[in-house]
Amino acid sequence: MATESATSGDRHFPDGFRWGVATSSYQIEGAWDEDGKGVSIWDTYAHTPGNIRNDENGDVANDHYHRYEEDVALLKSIGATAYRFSIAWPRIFPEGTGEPNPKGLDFYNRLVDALLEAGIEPFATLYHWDLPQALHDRHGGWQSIETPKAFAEYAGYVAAQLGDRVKHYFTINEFRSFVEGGYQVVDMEIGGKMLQLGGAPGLRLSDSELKQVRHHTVLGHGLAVQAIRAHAPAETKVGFAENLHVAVPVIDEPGHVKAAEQATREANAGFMTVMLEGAYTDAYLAEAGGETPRFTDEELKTIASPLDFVGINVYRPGLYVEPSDEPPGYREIPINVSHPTMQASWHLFDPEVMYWAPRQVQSLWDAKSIFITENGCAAADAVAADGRVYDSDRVMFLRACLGQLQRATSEGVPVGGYFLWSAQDNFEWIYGYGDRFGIIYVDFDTLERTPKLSAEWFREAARRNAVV
Ligand code: GBH
Repeated sequence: MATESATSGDRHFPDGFRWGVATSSYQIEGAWDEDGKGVSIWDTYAHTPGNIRNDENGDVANDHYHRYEEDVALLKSIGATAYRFSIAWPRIFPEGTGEPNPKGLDFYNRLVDALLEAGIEPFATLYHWDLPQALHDRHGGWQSIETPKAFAEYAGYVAAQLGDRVKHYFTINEFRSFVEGGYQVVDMEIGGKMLQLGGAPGLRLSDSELKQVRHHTVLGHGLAVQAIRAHAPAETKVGFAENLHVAVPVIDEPGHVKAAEQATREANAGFMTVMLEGAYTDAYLAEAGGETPRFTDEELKTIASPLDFVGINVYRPGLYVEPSDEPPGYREIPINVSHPTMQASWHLFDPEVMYWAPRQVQSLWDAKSIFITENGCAAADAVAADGRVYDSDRVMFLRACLGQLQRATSEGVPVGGYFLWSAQDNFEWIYGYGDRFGIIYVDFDTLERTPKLSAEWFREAARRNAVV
């Protein structure tokens, strides 16, 4: 392939690689009570004073619900070939189950049609944390087996309605984040104020109860996979999008690499490992007294329903390990206090995780198709006097991460696409509008959108299908 870059070496991705960007419903849509939408647990949580930095909420957010045509045009202008968005369950089933709300569905029909018209492939996430409040009130949300059952009904309905045009579905986004974060919040000082780290519904369950919640979410995933297969056209592809907790080897040599793989498998035992292996590890079953999770063999089969791809959100290394002579054969090493982070305080910086994450997914679980469903960073962006947004740190971050991803694909790791988080600055959960993850800047007073320097970088990378 002819190279246009000044540097030597092939930095291309495989042919057909998708250059996507991602968002989620509650973070951008606004219109929180329009056209028959039901209340979600995030509406309730953000409306409760003291839960969100500066008491912000997603009532209006980016007003994407009304501005989706402008937003699709922007996606096209920044060169995205795919778009990962999420569907708000309470727009479709305001009460969680029962009668669907046709006006809610219509919004996604219009969005999908606009995307296809613009030549952008739609990838739909069915659950990005905005659970219908009614399911929380009736059943305690994911604490009950009723919620996975309701989720499967909703998933099957959506796939039947959109299946002629949407060919890729992610069941659930980041099991770990909303389970640990929503059902076992911890107090933390954020921006000089005490907030609950985590989010809706903001419960403080015991470790043992939490294991049962995890089980219900992976069961919900498996039931949804089966419902989608039952209702959508045969060519429909389905998987999940999980923020795999990745153990990065300190040294690239076989002993360290193997130790890191074992650590990753154990660190994800309640989520990815059980979804891809159909069994909980012995160590996981013994945790927290071992009373939970309670499950049947039939449920394990459902949880491990065959998938078409594995989606992983990759932001940071989860832990660093080295081999050990003691069981379990690896040892987590401390992370230095001076280890750099991106702007978000949780965001440890190490682009190598973008190499090891998909490589481990292939080696541990023999995945035949992998998508990077999120990657990106927050930055202190502002519009400069000349009207541009110079997010040099984000450009550095993206180039470094995609360099590592290209290293993986060039070694044959089967990654079919990359979704940058996020298309636009948006409502960053408990951090409100302060943490900007977009490659398009949003002025939250005027709602004006301005592509950043990183969007120029993204467009050129997508155009050349290479690291630029
Ligand atoms: C993703 O979460 C979400 O899918 C997306 O909605 C969000 O906007 C985006 O990334 C940016 O944050 O336990 O120290 O890691 C990213 C992973 C997991 C980051 C929970 C914040 C809490 C602090 N998130 N984490 S920590």
